[in-house]
Amino acid sequence: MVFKDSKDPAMNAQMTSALSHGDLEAFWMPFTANRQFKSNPRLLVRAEGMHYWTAEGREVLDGVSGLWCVNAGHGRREITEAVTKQLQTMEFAPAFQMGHPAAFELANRLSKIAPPSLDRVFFTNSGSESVDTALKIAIGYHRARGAGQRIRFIGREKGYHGVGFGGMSVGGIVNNRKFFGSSMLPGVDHLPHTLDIEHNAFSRGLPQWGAHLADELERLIALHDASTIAAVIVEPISGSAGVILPPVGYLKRLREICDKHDILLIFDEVITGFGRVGKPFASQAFDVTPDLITTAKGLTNGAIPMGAVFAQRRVYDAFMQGPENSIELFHGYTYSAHPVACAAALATLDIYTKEGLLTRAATLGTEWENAVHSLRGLPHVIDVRNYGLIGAVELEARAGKPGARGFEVFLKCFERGVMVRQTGDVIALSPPLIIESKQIARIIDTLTTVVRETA
Ligand code: PXG
Repeated sequence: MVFKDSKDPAMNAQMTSALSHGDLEAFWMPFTANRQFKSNPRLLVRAEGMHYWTAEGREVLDGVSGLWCVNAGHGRREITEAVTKQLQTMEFAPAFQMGHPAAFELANRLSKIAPPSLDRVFFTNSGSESVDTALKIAIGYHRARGAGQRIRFIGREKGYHGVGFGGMSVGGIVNNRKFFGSSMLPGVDHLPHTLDIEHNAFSRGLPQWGAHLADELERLIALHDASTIAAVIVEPISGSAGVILPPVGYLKRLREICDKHDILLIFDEVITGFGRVGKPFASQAFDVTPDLITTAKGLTNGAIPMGAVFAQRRVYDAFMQGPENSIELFHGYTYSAHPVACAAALATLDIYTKEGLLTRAATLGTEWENAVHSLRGLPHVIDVRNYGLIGAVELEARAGKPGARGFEVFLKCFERGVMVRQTGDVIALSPPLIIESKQIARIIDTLTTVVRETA
């Protein structure tokens, strides 16, 4: 079936699948310009290694690990086999007042790669659920210690913590606040974000300027009083808002201030977890240990939905009181520790370990940094940012049309066989950690050509 009414055939993958135009209507697509997509669909039907294939058989190099999740590359046979075996053995088991061995094995395995003392693991099904879980643990922790008045959260401007009401509230994404502002959690305040192109444009790795922005936390604490604040939540590196890096020393300073005031520090590592920054977690790369870490995505290589919250043992221990047969944390999901997801995660961890993928981003770091910074000097490029196997190119917005140039670059890259991610006028890159030099070059060459030809 070929779409005849496409407005811009150049942007339109010719459809050869069985789907007709009408077949695209029922699916209300998430975070998508539905009407634009449905008149110019980009359908992916197969994936292997570093590549996707479109419905009409075109090969597309994956520059973003799906959505920051397929860290070991696509079509990993070991994961398929583990999932198949688990489905054949036991497709589901309740995790409330019951258990199954893979859940305990997975928690043990995860605690071994986690930062020191973050060795208690609560399972969820997504990053959004991990965030809401961590916020609830923070409130429960203080309550268990007799500080039930600590119910406030401090998030950060431009923070993205998923789409639950808790995550939206601590996040600082303007569209969330614009559309859903009236339903946000009360008592949340925000630190300033750390993106400062004027001071830090084209920094290689972490920017030098801006550690003092962490001191704003002291100001917020002075305003609300420490005794009302449960936790501070930040992404060590923000992804969704267009890749924002922590200035050197910034996260350490946040940790010190939280310690001083007995406030929990939560790192949202949904995108930085599982090797993206050259260590298993960003917390290890930056040598700052939070009290809670939220994860998802790379945990199962994206194959089966799953998330996990890592908690310091003392946080877990604080809950372990009261009558032995009482539920200590009144929280959980039907699919927490789903056996099939556990099987996928265990197989994923085997791959990460066997192939050294949790540290490969560090090995590739310099090559990657040089590659993305080669985009400096191209028309409209106002910043290039990188860390680990993350890269971002910020383009100048067209007058009165923010995001238009970025979207065009995204579409043209796809047309030329490279999948990138666009947020506003930022092009984000986060390829699978198995990437080879020639594929790095291919991403950068394509982006260079497209940026050059995009007015
Ligand atoms: N926290 C962080 C830091 C995230 O990046 C979530 C929570 C929510 O995860 P779930 O699994 O509920 O979607 C995320 C999700 C992008 C992009 O292009 C990033 C995410 C999702 C989709 C796109 O940057 N991150």
